[in-house]
Amino acid sequence: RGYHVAVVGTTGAVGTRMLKMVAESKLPIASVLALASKRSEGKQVPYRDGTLTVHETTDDSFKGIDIALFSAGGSVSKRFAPAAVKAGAIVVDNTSAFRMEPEIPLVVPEVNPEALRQHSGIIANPNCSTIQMVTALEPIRKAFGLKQVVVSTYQAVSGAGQSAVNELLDETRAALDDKPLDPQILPTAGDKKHYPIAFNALPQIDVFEPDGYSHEEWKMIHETKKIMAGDMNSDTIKVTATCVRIPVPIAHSEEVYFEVEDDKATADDIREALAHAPGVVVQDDPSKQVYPQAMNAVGSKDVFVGRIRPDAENPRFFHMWNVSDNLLKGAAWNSMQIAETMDAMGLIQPK
Ligand code: A2P
Ligand code: 11C
Repeated sequence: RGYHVAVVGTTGAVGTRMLKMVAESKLPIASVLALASKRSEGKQVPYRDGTLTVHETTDDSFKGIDIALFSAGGSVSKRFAPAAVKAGAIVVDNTSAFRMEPEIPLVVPEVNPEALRQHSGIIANPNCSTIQMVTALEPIRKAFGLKQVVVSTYQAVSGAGQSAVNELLDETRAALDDKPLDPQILPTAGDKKHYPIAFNALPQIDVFEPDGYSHEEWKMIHETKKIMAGDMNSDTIKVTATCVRIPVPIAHSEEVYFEVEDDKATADDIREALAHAPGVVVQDDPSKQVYPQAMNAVGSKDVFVGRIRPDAENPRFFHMWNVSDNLLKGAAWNSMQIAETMDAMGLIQPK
């Protein structure tokens, strides 16, 4: 007796880690099905001490599946998630395909697990940069109230997929060898021009909206409102974002500037609230140069927070620096954690 799990996008940066999260899960797992595109049919992907054979994703792939984790791009989710639901699986979708549909829960288990109760087959996993921010903000909101958030991100290249990581590495080698750089993917495969990421910083993640915000910035704003205030357009919490890609392979970093309601809250109070929060690790001692670093967060499921300090001029405003592995808490781990939370809440059971 155990869950039959399918992972769609199993050859990708997130999919490979989803398999790892399934292998490490405390849920009973009866079987795991590795799915990707036709191109990968027959390939082997690592699972536990061995490998799994990859199969093409089709409408018939989901027979007997209880949990389907999707991370193969929005169009693949739109195409196949309904078939998985029809076959009786619950889908945890790590793309932006369904996130803004009001009836689809958008969930970070440390923040809004109760939203899972109204699911009708599909649960949306938020964007990585949103997940790590709300995980760190929720304990602050609970203790002191939260009025507004201004976030600036320093995002890893793996957010754009394994091929973007390869582009960073190739460009870095080429630059060191004085060879010409040949960017093909970043800032985003979906736009016309491409710029080098090696030795650079690009203030564009995803395409631009007509109002001048990038779609990544739009996601951080509206996903945060939906997760923390129940509605993508809520004005309960004001949010604005600037998203920047930097030449780091894995782990996003964020400077979060926020206003609390409680005018008595101090930086020590905030540190204390975060110290006891699930999924959060405080690393904050400037006197010893202790603060979260992207390099050290790789491979960890936690969100690391440091540099917590009051703004010098605006009362009730604070700064913090948060760092997390965008492929784990930002994607594969949050997805598996949603399935584990649904099991714990009695919302799913192994057949
Ligand atoms: P494939 O390797 O067969 O192309 P990343 O985010 O690292 O770029 O990975 C994208 C993932 O999405 C890969 O596993 C890729 O598989 C998968 N994928 C792409 N197109 C499809 C498709 N049409 N059906 C299923 N999986 C797909
Ligand atoms: C990035 N945050 O770093 C993006 C990747 O909506 O799930 C995740 C995109 C998403 O490029």
